[in-house]
Amino acid sequence: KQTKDSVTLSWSSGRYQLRVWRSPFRLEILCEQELVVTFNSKGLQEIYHTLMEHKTSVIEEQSELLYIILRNTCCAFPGPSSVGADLCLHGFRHVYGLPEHSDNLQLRDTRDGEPYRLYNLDVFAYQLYSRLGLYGSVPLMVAHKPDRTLGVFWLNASETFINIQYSPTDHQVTFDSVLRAEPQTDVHWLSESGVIDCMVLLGPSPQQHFTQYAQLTGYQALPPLFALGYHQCRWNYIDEADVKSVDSGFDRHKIPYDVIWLDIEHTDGKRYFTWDPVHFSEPTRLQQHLEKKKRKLVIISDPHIKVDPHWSLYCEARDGEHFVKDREGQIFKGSCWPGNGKPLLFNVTTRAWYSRCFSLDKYKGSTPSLFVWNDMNEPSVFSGPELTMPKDAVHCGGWEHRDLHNLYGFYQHMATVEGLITRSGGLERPFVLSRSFFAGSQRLGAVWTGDNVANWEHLKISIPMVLSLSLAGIVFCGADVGGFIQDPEPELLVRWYQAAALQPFFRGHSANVTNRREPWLFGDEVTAAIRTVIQQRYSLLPYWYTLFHQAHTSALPPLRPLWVEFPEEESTFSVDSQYMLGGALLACPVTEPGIQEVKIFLPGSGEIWYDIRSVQSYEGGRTLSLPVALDTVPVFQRGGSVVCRSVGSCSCTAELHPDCNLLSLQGIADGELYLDDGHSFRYRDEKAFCLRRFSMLSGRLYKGMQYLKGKASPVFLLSPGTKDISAAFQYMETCCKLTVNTGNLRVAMDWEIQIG
Ligand code: NBV
Repeated sequence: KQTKDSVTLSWSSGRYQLRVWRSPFRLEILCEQELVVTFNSKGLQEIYHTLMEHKTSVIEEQSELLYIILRNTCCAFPGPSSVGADLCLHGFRHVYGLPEHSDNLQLRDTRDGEPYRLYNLDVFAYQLYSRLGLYGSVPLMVAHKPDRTLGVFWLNASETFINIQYSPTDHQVTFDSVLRAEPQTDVHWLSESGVIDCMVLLGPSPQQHFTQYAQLTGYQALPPLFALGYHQCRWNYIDEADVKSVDSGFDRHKIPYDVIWLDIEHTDGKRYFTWDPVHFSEPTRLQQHLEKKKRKLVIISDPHIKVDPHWSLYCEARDGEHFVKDREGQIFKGSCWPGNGKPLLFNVTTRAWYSRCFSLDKYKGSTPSLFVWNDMNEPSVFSGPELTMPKDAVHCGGWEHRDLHNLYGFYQHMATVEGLITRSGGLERPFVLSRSFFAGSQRLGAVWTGDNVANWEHLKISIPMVLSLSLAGIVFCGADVGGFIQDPEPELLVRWYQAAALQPFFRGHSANVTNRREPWLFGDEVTAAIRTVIQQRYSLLPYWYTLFHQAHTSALPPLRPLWVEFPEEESTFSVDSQYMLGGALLACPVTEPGIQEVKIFLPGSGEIWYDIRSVQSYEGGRTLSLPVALDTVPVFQRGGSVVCRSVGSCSCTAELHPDCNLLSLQGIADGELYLDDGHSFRYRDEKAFCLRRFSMLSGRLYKGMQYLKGKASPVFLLSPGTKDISAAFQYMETCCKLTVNTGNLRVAMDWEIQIG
């Protein structure tokens, strides 16, 4: 439709419409004639490539509001350009996303202070509840209301600020008249350079929103199974003997783990891709020692190359023109751990060169069981402004650093991942952890939340931080267990293990000046509590792996804010101390010291929740007070779900034995299990995987319970082509728990268990 002032386009049989207004310029998206989003509703759209020249005339022409924004623009960006736009999200009063900030999950109204900033920085012991940028950036905002989840993706890698205004404000809602007003959220994006490339994702369901975003930026890479196990890290394990003794400590204390990590001191004078000749003189022997137990080694590799004309890698980088230039066209000198190191450029040829540095013949002392950790890649430059690279440094093609700052770490991560894949002839899945990231980093691997502190507040904030990353697609994430800086008291350490075992990336790490922190150093009670949670993590790994398969194929994050599973329940919209792990488990880690009781909100009236320890059932739609001891980790399984676990003990992921556990009062239950070889791309290239759905139908189990008592053998295993077998079982009447011994039934076959 076209009128004098507007053009209307429609799609989805007219359900959705886009209306473009000429003057003032405005775009409206409508669904069934109702406004969903207005772009440029306040007229804040701007594209200034030479801001200073345009300033006066623009101020004369435009509203006072634009004038204020322009003044801010000038303060924020001393450079030559800026782009900005505003959007009104109609009917929404909850917005999330925009990681990385150490803040609550729900973004706050910025009228009372600073805007949210997206600018990747190395921030040691970061302040909590701050809107300043941390190590990575994802310019995705997710808005939610009962009938719609909506995303705004602002594809820009320069320094970006976002202002948020909720209406009516908390103050206004106290007045009756305003109560009736439709809520809205106004968002204003402002970036230092680039173009306006803004995508609105219309959902409407949370699941559809996740898929739409993944179609734009990519799906989570399927990690090798070992990467979901427990990782033990420290700055630094001193030498080979130290590593071997920590490794055997895990066996001695019967604590499973998969990976041990080496920090910067493992290198020869901070030359990455080399080994300290005294402390790690036989790196291959060390990796073989670990590999015999099916364990891996991860080493750190930062993007700074030490200037040493006697080192072939430096010479290659210099001769291949792989270094960033300063504004005068000289090689940029930025200091970091190698002293006079030079950060790499990360154009296509540099990435290809850097990737080759990981090949087994070039990287002496590396083996296929060595994996990589990219740190300091914001990039951290000790001598630079805000500890990073100056904005006028020049990358390939003449691009100024200001244009792509937030992408720097992403490209190092990408080159490292490509290096590991190529090293294996394209056969093996890589594992690379990166501190810095951007939209799309999920395609590459894992991230962590950087240099946190060993205190209760940092433990608490780790939950909204990983939830926010998960909502923004970066689902393989975690926080250093125990806190990187300072020494945790034993209670804090135990609580941290409990919380982190329920987060995707699970790694204990500590700084060089802290006390040693291996799980067995704090007395028997602490060792036992940590052993229990790590064992529980391993027993849940079949479920975790299945969730990662879902993230990889359908973009659903393993960690989900409650509203993702209960989208219509407004009481879940601000909850960020508890969350769903997949669709079946609700986690509420204890994050406060010395408490005997926790309050847990169980969503969904009509739902049944089972405490996974006691198997006691509770109705949803209420807040529960649960008594807790040091070893209590409140986790509830949703009635009607099937969760696949592993049974028996194991020392690492190579020894898992998947099993199935279903809980239901309603008599129906449903769940999935994904299995493959755990390390190669055969699942993708040869479809060598097994995806099974477990369903319980027709209330038989429940009815069967009454029946079971009198019968000698009422449980049968039925499998096509084989004789029906009567199965051994145990029935615990007190908690209505039936355990069936399924003997040799293979998970890849079709079968049925008939009860009663
Ligand atoms: O490489 C040393 C540390 C590392 O352990 C930590 O995890 C990183 O976030 N690294 C930062 C550099 C120095 C921190 C003071």
